[in-house]
Amino acid sequence: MKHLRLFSMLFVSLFLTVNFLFAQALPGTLNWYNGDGLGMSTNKAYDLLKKKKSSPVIVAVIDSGLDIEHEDLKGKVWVNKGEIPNNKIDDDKNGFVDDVHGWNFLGNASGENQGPARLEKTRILAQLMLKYDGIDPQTIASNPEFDLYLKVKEDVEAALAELEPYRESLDQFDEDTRNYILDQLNYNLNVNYDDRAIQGDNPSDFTDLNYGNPDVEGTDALHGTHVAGIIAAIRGNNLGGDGVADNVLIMPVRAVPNGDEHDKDVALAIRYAVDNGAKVINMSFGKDYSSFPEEVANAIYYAESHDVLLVHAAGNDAKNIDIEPNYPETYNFEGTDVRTGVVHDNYLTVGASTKNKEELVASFSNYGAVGVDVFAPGLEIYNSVPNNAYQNLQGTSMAAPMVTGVAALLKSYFPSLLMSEIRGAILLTVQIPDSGALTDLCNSRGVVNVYSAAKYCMKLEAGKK
Ligand SMILES: [Ca+2]
Ligand SMILES: [Ca+2]
Ligand SMILES: [Ca+2]
Repeated sequence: MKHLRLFSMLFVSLFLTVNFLFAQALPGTLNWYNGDGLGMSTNKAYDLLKKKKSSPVIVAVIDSGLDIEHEDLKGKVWVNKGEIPNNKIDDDKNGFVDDVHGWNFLGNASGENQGPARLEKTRILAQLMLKYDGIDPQTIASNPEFDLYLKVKEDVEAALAELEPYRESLDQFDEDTRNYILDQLNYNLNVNYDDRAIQGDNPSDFTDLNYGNPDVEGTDALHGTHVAGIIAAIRGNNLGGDGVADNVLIMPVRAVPNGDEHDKDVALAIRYAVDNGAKVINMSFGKDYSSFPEEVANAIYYAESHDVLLVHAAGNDAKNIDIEPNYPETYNFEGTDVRTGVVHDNYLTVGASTKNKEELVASFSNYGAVGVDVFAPGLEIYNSVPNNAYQNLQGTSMAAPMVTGVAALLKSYFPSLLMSEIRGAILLTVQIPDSGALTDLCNSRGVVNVYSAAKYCMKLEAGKK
């Protein structure tokens, strides 16, 4: 998941960024992402829309969890009105017991939550070593599965070799880094660790739905609370930051652990969000490998068939995702990659931009002339974190909810437009930098601009009357 990668990045770049990351917003930088210049001109869009009525839009945040009591999200959390809390009955018969605010796929009916998770490469290695461990590569005919086994084995062993020496000298690091190293060694990279013991389901069986609980906050809601704040934090109240959208309800769906998310949880989280009324789904997570890409693709297609937009973070590895994937990717029914030219109209992948013209692309941001659609602010983003606190965070995890917020804002002011039309409006109205800095890094070549998109939507709406 992305906040793990964030720590990974921290670790690589040592500690210079720590103070910066957890610092308060500097004067003049608060809400820069909603301003003009290299922001998204959100505030200017509100001036344009001020005489227009809006209607609430439900936005699902598939993430690490949400502090639903945060002061800057008051009144912004989705309530499942058909569900009576805590009576152990699925009152609204949607398949989920007591899901008053959303669902937590990282737990069980007793209310227990899973701890850290393995990385997908560790899971794949654990699976394939049962078959291939100890086999001499010379004696086996080359096949994709065996090649994958060799690749994940090399990846996992290299990562372990890099971190293992630090086990004896952890005292030299700060607490976050110590925890990162220990989690990697003991859980994320440990083939023998069962990260599904708490749920007790079969993670390979997508019809085995009997797991999870209604605890949408869980054990580490920092990342999800920040993401939700970017979308929905109360505007103009002098607390924290301003959310992008002013008439939305956040539906938290907990599916992203410390480690890689399970494809099953992602697929079911998408379906949960669609079935319960979300029009936009934010997905600030990703991973290098996927065991069940077709199942996730089917869920994405299910969202598309209900006109629900999915917004995905491009990832923080400074890599070209047209070459090295960052899952989930968009596939067609047959599982054909987007790189073959099949592009769905309900999916947006977002890279991270900055407020610095000279370094418009955040150094960590993934890119891809085909696979990344747009850029949006993702550096020095000040917003809500649990317990009524606020922090600056950075990452494509922050850029994706910018776009989610824009899409939700437009849907709330232009309810007659389809999400696929709103997606088109966002892509066609980006601000393209004179420098051409984004030309080869995303297919729209620009940074999202709410004001221009809103103007475009006004024309679209007028054309429908
Ligand atoms: Ca229910
Ligand atoms: Ca109930
Ligand atoms: Ca606020």
